[in-house]
Amino acid sequence: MKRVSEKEKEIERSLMQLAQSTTVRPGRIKWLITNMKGCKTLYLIGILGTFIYNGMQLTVPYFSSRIIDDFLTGESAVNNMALHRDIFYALIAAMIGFTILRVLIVYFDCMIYEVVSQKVLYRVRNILYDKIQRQDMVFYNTYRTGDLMTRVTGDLDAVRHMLAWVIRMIFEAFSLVSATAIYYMYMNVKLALCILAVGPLLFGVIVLFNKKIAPMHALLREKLAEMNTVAQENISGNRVVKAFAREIYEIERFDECNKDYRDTNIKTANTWLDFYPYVEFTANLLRVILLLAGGLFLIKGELTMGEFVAFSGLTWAIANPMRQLGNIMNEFQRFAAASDKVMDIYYSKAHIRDKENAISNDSRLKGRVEFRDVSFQYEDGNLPVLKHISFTAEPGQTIAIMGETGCGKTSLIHLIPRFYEATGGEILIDGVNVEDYKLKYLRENIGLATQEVLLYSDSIDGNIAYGDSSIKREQVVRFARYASADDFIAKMPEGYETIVGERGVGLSGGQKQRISLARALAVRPSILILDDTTSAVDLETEKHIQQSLKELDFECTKIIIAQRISTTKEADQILIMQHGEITERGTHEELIKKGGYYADLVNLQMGGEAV
Ligand code: DGT
Ligand code: MG
Repeated sequence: MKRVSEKEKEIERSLMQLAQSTTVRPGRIKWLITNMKGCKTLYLIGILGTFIYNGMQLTVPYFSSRIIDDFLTGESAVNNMALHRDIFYALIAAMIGFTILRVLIVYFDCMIYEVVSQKVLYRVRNILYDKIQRQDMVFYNTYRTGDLMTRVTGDLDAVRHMLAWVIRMIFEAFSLVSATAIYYMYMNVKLALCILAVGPLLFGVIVLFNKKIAPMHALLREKLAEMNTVAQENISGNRVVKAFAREIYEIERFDECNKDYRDTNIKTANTWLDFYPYVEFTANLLRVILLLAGGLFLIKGELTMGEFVAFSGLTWAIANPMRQLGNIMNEFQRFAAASDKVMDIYYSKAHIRDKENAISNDSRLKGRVEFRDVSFQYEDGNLPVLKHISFTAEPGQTIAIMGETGCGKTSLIHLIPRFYEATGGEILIDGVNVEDYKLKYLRENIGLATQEVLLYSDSIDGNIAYGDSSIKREQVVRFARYASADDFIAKMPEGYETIVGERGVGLSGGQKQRISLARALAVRPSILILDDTTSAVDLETEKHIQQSLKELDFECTKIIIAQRISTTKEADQILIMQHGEITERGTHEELIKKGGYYADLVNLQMGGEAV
């Protein structure tokens, strides 16, 4: 049995914690805060920095108003300039000093936002990947790969952008407007109130805009996922596209999605453009109010020239955030649409998971497999696929399953490693229900060569040792020999180091099957399940594999699905399935005597030779 490394234990522990902490789905912002683990203080410092550097924006107009009033336009300006020239220089130096300091604060502040957002992105991405890894088949049948990819790339980036930019902009706008409002009040309450009266007007515009833009972003996100799905399916299915010469059709199909996405993007941008004139009008209204009311107060002597200049010099500090608001709202809605999708996965739970106190230990299972009146129906299907299946495989025995295509063979063996849960009856291994084992422990004891072979873009060695990366090259070669794969691997220019392309491109169907068999054997399983694993190898090689399977240097129960009599005839028990039921069972000789489906198959395949 493989030893569990410290790192694996640590991952397991953190996942347990995560599972406990992700039971209730909170609001979006709360969720963001939860994921700022370890960097909340830093982020708060960032927000504080935003307030400070925006507050410091007021220093320039403050110093300039003092310079104007005391040294340039006031009654005693000439006197002051002659007597207090040092103050004049000090004010200019302070203006420059504060500007430099402000630039430095902005620089470090932006760094803080970037660092925190990247840390959160890293954490959430890992959690999502982990969640996706641990999902069961139902999840993979439900979500399309392109959609999942969008969630872990584009959607996650919108989440990062929220932390790095949107929140900063919100605080920037807020701090700038409030600091300016306070300063305005300090200078002249009446004029300040006249200018700030545009606030409610702007608020109304923003609320209306927000209502319009939110559904646009949800739609935009769907269009992007659609486009990614088409691209992903197309690229991974490129061989089929080529075989049917459907390139033009596929290009057009992608073009449709691309156009759709572009148009939705334009529509979203236009939504803001519809509102922009109102915002611009309100922003310009500020200047008109300032000129009218400010001018009046100036004439009446209620306002100094320096104050008027300071008021005027700061209108941007109210107008710019107003103009930015559209952008901020846009990005906020993008975050809302994206974070919902990310949180769907973040808070998703696999239906098939470990029970509390599930069984797991260091010893190897013996490999006694028992099906007790097992029935099964797919969640999305409307007919039972397996009906009242009962059989027992004693440790070390070989059970062969045969039957016409679609009768439920693959569905049956998928219940053993709990890819799906039986809807009736029980599956026992060594007398214990599979549901009572820890999934990891259960699956480590099973070696499965699936019907559809999937190899990784890795070396052949890496592919064979996939289930147990601690095994040495000699062992890899030994398992390859069992699977009759050593010969052809040795003949390859780089032998076991040969990199096989995505999904095993560069290998024949039979070669892929043999590597997949070696991979299943390499975990030295207690239960070896082969789903049509030798269907593409020639009879001679298959015979060799059959012999090797008998001579394995570890005991394992073998459950073999096959169509060929030559593969199954030496099994301890042969099960014939029809429409989800076992209709015949027995040894080769017994079944021939029965004269049923199996006997017909023998006649068909061997011309009665083996009888
Ligand atoms: P094969 O490999 O062609 O010899 O056929 P089997 O015997 O391995 O058939 P199997 O177990 O793959 O499928 C049995 C039935 O279940 C068949 O009618 C198709 C259906 N089926 C298979 N997978 C799914 C699934 O994921 N969802 C639903 N709803 N039905 C499925
Ligand atoms: Mg099958």
